[in-house]
Amino acid sequence: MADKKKNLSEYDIHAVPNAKGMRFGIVVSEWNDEITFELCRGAIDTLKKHGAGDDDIDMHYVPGSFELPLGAQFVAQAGNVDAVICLGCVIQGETRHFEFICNAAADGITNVGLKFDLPVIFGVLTPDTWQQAKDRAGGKHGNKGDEAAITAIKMAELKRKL
Ligand code: DLZ
Repeated sequence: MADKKKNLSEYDIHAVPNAKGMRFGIVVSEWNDEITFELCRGAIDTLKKHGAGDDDIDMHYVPGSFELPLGAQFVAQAGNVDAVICLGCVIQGETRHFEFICNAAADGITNVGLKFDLPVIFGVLTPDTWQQAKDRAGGKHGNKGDEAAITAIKMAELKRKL
């Protein structure tokens, strides 16, 4: 999560590889969609800013963050992307089983990446409050979707290089 020193949308533009020719899957949770669709907008804008084409971004939706790993697995299984970006938002103050959902999403997303040898990016906000989520979805701390997109490009490039 962003602190005072880190804005999620600030990065060294020269350290980001060209994403032209790379293909990306994006899996978005519909829960807290006011936040997650903003994360998605940030991710798409950032991928395109670095060279990804409209046709190289493959959008998919799941009901909640708990379903992100399986959504990512379906996309990975289809086998035609260089990275999958998972976007969600679980708000602690409003979710009694916050830990279950966050842990399932984090572990599941990690496992899909390792199983398919594919970058699968954890773009899930886990704030305490709605305002903290807004601050990180295009607000004063930037956009976690931008950060997820940059991570996806860098990891896809790393895999290509090796
Ligand atoms: C049920 C639930 C709750 C209470 N809160 C959230 C949340 O804050 N963020 C989120 O992404 N999903 C939430 N969900 C839905 C679960 O992720 C999941 O979709 C349902 O439990 C059905 O499996």
